[in-house]
Amino acid sequence: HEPVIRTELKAHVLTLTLNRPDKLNAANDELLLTLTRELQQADAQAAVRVVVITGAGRGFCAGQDLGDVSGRDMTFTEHLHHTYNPLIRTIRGLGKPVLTAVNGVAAGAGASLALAGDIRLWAQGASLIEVFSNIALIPDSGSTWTLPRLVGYHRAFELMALAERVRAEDALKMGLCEHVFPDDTFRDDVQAYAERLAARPAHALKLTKQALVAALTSTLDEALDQEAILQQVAGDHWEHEEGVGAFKAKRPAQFVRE
Ligand code: T3D
Repeated sequence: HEPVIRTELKAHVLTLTLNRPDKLNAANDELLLTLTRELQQADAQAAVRVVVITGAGRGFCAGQDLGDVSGRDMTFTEHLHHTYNPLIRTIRGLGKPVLTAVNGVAAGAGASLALAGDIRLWAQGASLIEVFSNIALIPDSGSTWTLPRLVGYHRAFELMALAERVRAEDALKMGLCEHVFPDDTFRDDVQAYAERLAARPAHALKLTKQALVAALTSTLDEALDQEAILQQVAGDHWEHEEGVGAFKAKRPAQFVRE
């Protein structure tokens, strides 16, 4: 049968495609656990320099598969600890950039996943809905943490309370995504963007992500100390030598060595 996560590695870009298109890629446990495992494997694979998460068909991810909830032998708390929380933590902790390529509607935990990318690329026809309150649940999978940091407490609360649909143009203005690409060239535009990122110094980007993630919950003093530690790690790496050498020789730096 069709895999719930399709994987494709091309030019150092690993694309993980949520693949339950008939349900707008609503998430069941198999999808969530497989996605998390694929991400963890990608972290250890030198050939992967950038990871893209996207959806098959017209949706990105419609959140929890509501057909899968009743009769489940786990509490909500247990289920979040088992599936969604490890996924979001894995994305945040991954030593490589994770792009969420939001090709269509992102709802509920699918919206949380869309927001969890290090860089978020949207198709013109994509949209995001904090849909949880429609079924009288609370936003999870990190939405309560991420969204207010992007749009402030009040706008976040309004989006959550009314389950308003945010379309691409507004998402860009609100800082929910970095770029919007036309629908008909979206997959190619995402691949081209990801390949550009894959040519950047992977080790320095890993440390940059680590420092930024830590700084989001630290004081300025802690961030300054952390920078001083990680700058040493960056400066001791061959990428730094290559970057400076290329600058002096007035040639492009070559950060990809395998
Ligand atoms: O631990 C826990 O379980 C708690 C965790 C919670 C995390 C969550 O994500 S809670 C939120 C769950 N998601 C939703 O409530 C979203 C439900 N879906 C929708 O509101 C709408 O489908 C959308 C707004 C996302 C898209 O609307 P539209 O009109 O573009 O498409 P549609 O016709 O509603 O959906 C197309 C098909 O996908 C349809 O199936 P059908 O009728 O063609 O056979 C629909 O039932 C199915 N589908 C969409 N979302 C889900 C789904 N099937 C199961 N679960 C879904 N979430």
